[in-house]
Amino acid sequence: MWPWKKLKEGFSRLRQRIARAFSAGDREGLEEVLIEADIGVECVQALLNESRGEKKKLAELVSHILSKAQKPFEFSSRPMIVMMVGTNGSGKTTTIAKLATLWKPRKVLIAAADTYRDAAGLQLERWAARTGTDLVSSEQGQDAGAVVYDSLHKALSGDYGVVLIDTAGRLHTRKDLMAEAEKIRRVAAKVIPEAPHEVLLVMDASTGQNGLRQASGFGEALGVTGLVITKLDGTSKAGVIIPVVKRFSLPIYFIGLGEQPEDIAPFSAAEFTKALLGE
Ligand SMILES: Nc1nc2c(ncn2[C@@H]2O[C@H](COP(=O)(O)OP(=O)(O)OP(=O)(O)O)[C@@H](O)[C@H]2O)c(=O)[nH]1
Ligand SMILES: [Mg+2]
Repeated sequence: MWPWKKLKEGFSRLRQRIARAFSAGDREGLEEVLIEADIGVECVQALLNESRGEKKKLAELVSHILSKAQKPFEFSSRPMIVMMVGTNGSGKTTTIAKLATLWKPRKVLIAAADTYRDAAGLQLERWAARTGTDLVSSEQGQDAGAVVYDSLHKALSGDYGVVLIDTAGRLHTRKDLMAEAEKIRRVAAKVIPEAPHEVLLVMDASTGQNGLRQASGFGEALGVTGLVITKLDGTSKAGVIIPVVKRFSLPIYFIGLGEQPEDIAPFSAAEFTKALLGE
């Protein structure tokens, strides 16, 4: 399956360094590589203490931690309302294009609720055209809530199976933008009581622990229900996924592996562990 091949290729340098440190019995070197991979100092110590120099044991421990986050995405409702949140540039809009491609047979509608940045609407229009997905854009002066309101009504009347809500990038410290995201949720719930059915936090793996710290305030504030980890193609900080799983205790539904609409895969703990630590 190609996504895992791509992940394996991206992690090959890291995997080789880990393998070399193991075969040389170099605990310090191993510690260094794993910390550089952004697993986090405390977590690395705990893993190395428990695995006692055995690569197989380390792989088992990592796989066990990651397996807690492996859960298939379920469509509990029709239309299924899915809202994307995250810091600036984490990959929300690109992930929407990817999910629209993946879920095309379900009939997808995209809600362009990033009304904060002018270029955002244009970017989505291009993706919608390229992926052949229907889009509700913001009219002049419309706020994010209004776009979501229109989108959900259109979804109901047009028998859409999924609505993907794009939102502006934000930090949880930005009170105005956090209030806006809260408003989107309220408006959605007014049209469809259970909506949004999923709030996905999109995180950029290549920003490592720093990105994790930035995204940490989102969970509680916006009722995040699941994660998408992007930019796992070729990052040297892929180990951050371990502290991410520990920090959020939420399913990682998908991983992003590139900039094209096909570059997405459901998360697999076993495949991820293999890519990081080898067979
Ligand atoms: N290599 C790689 N690049 C990605 C991936 N996902 C997104 N990108 C790139 O990251 C950049 C930002 O992606 P966007 O989807 O615009 O991010 P965003 O979260 O919508 O950004 P804002 O709306 O500005 O907050 C773009 O150049 C994307 O092509 C991925 O999985 N791998
Ligand atoms: Mg965007």
